[in-house]
Amino acid sequence: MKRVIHVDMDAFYASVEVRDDPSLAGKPLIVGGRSPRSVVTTASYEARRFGVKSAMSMIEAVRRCPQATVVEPRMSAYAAASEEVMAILRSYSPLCEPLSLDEAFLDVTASETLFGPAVEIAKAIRARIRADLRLTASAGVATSKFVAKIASDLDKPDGLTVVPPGEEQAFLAPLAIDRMWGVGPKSAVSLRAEGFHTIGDLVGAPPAKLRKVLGSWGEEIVRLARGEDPREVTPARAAKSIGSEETFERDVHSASELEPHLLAQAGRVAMRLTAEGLLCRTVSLKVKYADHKSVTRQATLKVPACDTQSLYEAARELLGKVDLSQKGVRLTGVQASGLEEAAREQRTLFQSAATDRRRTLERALHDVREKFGTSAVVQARTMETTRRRG
Ligand code: TTP
Ligand code: MG
Repeated sequence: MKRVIHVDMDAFYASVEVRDDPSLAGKPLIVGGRSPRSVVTTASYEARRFGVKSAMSMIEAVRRCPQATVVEPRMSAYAAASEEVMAILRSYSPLCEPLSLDEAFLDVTASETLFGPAVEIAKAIRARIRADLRLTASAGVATSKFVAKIASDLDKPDGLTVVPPGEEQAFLAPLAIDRMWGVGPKSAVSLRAEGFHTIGDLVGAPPAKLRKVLGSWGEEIVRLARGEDPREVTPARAAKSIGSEETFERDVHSASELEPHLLAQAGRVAMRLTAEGLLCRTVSLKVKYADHKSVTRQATLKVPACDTQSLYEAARELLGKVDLSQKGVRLTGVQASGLEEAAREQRTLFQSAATDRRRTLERALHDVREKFGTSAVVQARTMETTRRRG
């Protein structure tokens, strides 16, 4: 039986800002750009009480919470804090798989003989993050990645949720379907319309009914709803590739519908290349069809790059080489490989450019939404990936 801990930092960017400027403590804080077209990157829990959320337009956020302090993101500070968090996690198990700057899975099955039960390890990790980094983290402890991830989110901020072995299905059953990994707001509405309100309602649902609402993802979701998730925690060392992929809630049929997703994926890969001071030589596009068959196309860049535009253009060109006429697409992924370290002076430059890059991406997405309507950028399940050496 596996013992998995999922750790997710609380209001991560905002908490780093408060730590570094104690005059912000206890007050509503919004991290995001200041221009009218910017969106909220994250907000402190004090600001969330006013309805401020990640990805909300800054105009709306300031309208809801006019007294909030707004600060621009400082990616290098968050990347540094992230490295320290991951170092604490790795001191309890080498099987540490970061999902983003602020969250990671840790398989502690083999660590229990040394450090005690998984629950005690989770407590120790939270205590060390608090003492050494002056930040708070929420954690979930369970027998699988999926259940641990849901658990870590249940008692945020500064919470610890433990799901004892054998109680996975009972733990999940009463939770609202919105908590399900991969069910976005749109699918949640459709599922409720079909009479599914809790994760428990999904267990034993007729497969055809679920397929109608969720497409090919319907069958997987039932297994997850039962608490069955065999995925291993995959440890991470030096990056060999950095990728971002999404499983769509509904199968997608045209290039024009896929392009905004490729743009968002390219943007996320660019952000992470930038944060790690890396350039890539190769861009790959993965397309998985509704029948789960997938194709991958690869291109070599003329000049190594780490910016959204270069990655997006390469991905879009690759999409032109993929057959979209036969069947729907359930997933796309953009991956950067052939990674190399950027020169030191370039890295500093990149890090200050990270904020601009996010803003450019958000502006582009905003324009796509304006042009094609919100449905052009549909809700999707996002899975960031980093493939590692060794
Ligand atoms: P999250 O873990 O989703 O959010 P959070 O840590 O701010 O808050 P909490 O976990 O307590 O709910 O994301 C981690 C960081 O990633 C977040 O601090 C800022 C960044 N982020 C974005 O840049 N854009 C986004 O849309 C989201 C959701 C997060
Ligand atoms: Mg977080």
